[in-house]
Order: sequence, then C-alpha cells, then structure tokens
Amino acid sequence: MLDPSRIMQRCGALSRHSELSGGLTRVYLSSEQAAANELVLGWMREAGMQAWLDAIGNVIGRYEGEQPGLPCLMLGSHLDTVRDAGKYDGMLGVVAAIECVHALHAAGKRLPFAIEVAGFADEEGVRFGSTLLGSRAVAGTFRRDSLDATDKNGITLAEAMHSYGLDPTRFGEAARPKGSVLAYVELHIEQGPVLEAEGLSVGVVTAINGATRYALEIEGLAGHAGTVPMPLRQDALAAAAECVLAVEARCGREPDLVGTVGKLETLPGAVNVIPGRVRFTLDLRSPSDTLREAAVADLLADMGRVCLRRKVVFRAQKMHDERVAVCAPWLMEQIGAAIAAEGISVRRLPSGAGHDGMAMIELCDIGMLFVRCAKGISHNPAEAITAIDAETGARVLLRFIENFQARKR
Ligand code: HGY
Ligand code: MN
Ligand code: MN
Repeated sequence: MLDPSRIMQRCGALSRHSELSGGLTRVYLSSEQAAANELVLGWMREAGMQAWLDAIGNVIGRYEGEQPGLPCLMLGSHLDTVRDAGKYDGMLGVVAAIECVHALHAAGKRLPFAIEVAGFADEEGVRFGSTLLGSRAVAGTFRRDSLDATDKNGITLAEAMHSYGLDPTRFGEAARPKGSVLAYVELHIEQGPVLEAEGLSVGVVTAINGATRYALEIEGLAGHAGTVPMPLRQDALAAAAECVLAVEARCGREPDLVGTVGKLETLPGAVNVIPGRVRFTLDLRSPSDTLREAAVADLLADMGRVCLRRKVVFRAQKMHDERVAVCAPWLMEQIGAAIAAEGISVRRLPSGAGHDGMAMIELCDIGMLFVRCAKGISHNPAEAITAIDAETGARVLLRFIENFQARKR
C-alpha cells in the first residue's frame, strides 16, 4: 500500500519551490514556502486528513482515530531548508508520514489514537538566526521576543508573518495542551555515514546532540590598504581569522565536540580597504552539555583576548542554545521492534544534527527513525537516498504506527 516512487516524486516536487535557481533554498515565511505548503496541504487531504496552516505557519494534517478528538501521535519533520540544500533533509519525514496515513486511509483503518503530521515551518533557522520556531510554537515555548528578530534585509519576524497572512500576536494559538500529543516521532535522513558504513537502511536515534549558536561581530578600523603600516592596523578580518582557527583548535581537542563557523561577512568588502567590520557565526554541538558549555566559555574568552591584543572590539550574541534531547526508551523500543519485524538488525545511534524533537520534548516524549543517506552527505545538493530505503523507512514507520502503544509521560 506504500508507494516509494510517490515519496521520491513528492520530495522532488517540493525541491522545485526554491529561491535559488538551479538549487534548493526555501526559508521560513517565503513565497516559496507558501507554494510548497500548498502542495503538502493537498497531499494531506488526499490522504484523508483535515489539513491547515497553524498560527505560526506550520502545515498540520490530522487523521482522526476510532472516534473524533482523541489525543494524537504526532509525526512529521520540517519543510524549510538550508541554503543550497538537499531535497530530503526534513521533506522526507513529512512525505513519508503522509504516505503512511495514505495507506491507513486506503485500507479504511482507524486507530485508538489520532495521527497528526506536522510540516514544521522553521527548523533550520536560516532566515532569522534562531531555530525551531515552528516546533517551539507547537510545544508552547515560543518566545515573544523572537518576533523582533530580523532577517538579512532588516525585516522582523512579526513583519514577515504579517506579509505571509499570519497575525504575529496570535502565535500562542499554535500551542498544544499537555496530553493532547501522546508522542512525537520523526523519520529523518541520518545526515551521517554510520548506517551506510554498516550496511543498514534504518536506525533508532538515542538522543539529539545539544547545540549552541552565536552571532559574532568584530569591529576594527577600515583603512587604506596601501598606506596603513601593518603594526598600526586594526584589521577585523585578521582578528576573525584567528578566532575561526581557535574554534577549529578547541573543538579538534575533543572527540565529542564539533564547532563550525558557517557564515562570515567582511565589511566594507573592497580589495583595497582594510576590513573594518566582520560578522560571523559560531555553531557548537556535543552529546555532552557540560562539554559544549565549557567549549563555549573557552572560545568566547579566547576570542575576547585575541580582539583585545589586536585593539578591535568583540561582540557576541547568543542566538540558540538547546540541551541534549534524549529519546524516550519506550519509543526507542517500539521503533526498534518495528525495525526488527522487518528483519533488519536494530542499530541505535545519536544524532549530531539538530531536529524539531529538541523543541517538542517540552510537550511530549520524542523518538526518531533514521534512514540511510548516500555517503552521509547532507546540507548539500548531493544529498541522496534510494527509493528502496525510502520504502523501508516508510514501512517501518507504518508498522510502528499500527503497533503504537501510548504511555503516560
Ligand atoms: O543544524 C542542524 O543540525 C539542523 O539541520 N537544523
Ligand atoms: Mn538540516
Ligand atoms: Mn533536518
């Protein structure tokens, strides 16, 4: 009853709604996201669900249980992407979940709980810097001051919501009451090499690594590249370069720590001007919150010292900070049982990548099912999966759903 070619075709269809010609970039509250949402709403309705856009811009589909109004098992993932993204990060989880509901509906099957599929609107946090905005609203942890965050054009989240047709003052309406969601379970590509290296198509996630993001700025003194002697320079980019290498050195010291400077902007950005200002980002992850917090403290101190020595000003603004999100053992068991029933050995593994479960854990227990992706490549247009693995993932998810036993939290 599951149609893997439809899963692959739908991920392809979604990838065509992009601001990037020849590639995939779809950010929160963009016209591209509005177009992609329309596709997903239609697929949800075809699968027998009521479907709507919630107060923060998530796409939600609901398939009633044996009687209307029952608490739901929530599935899904995110529909926004990074810049120049692959077509499966996020989208596969939404499309595969819809495929499972489609199969239940085609078989006229109703379960002792409702099923909801969420297409979260902003997991990547590319447009406004902070992340998980859609899932935080559902979990009831969305912070009002997030509405003041601005994008690269100075548009605030509140203004973007208005232009999108949403009332920013009503974001609270997306929040779910405790108990209305029995569990949140997300199917997602692994975005790492483990499953492929071990010849496995699927795996059970144990925990989602903690993550910290900072927006950093160094202010030096712009000057004439031809006239200012080297010892007199306050070169913001040279200082930033030392900071970037400090990230690499500090994180390279610990196996359970990764640090990335993903974005760096040099101003004014002319070949013959000493850079007066640099804005850059820091992304730090670890399965240990203690390790991550220590690394953040060390790096901010190191960067401060570099800037002091170079007589430039250092500014740091925390944009995101999420502790490790541990998947519930009872959900890991039920997902594992569904994998074993397919004759696949059950591999448990942590997620180095962040996911909406980091927000949803405030509302309910969370579980994740990983699907193998080629060479573990992700956040890259080369991201790829096979139709067979897409089908296996959907088959395991459907078996998990049909055997799901709710637990009290
Ligand atoms: O950054 C992450 O780990 C996720 O893709 N948002
Ligand atoms: Mn991602
Ligand atoms: Mn993702």
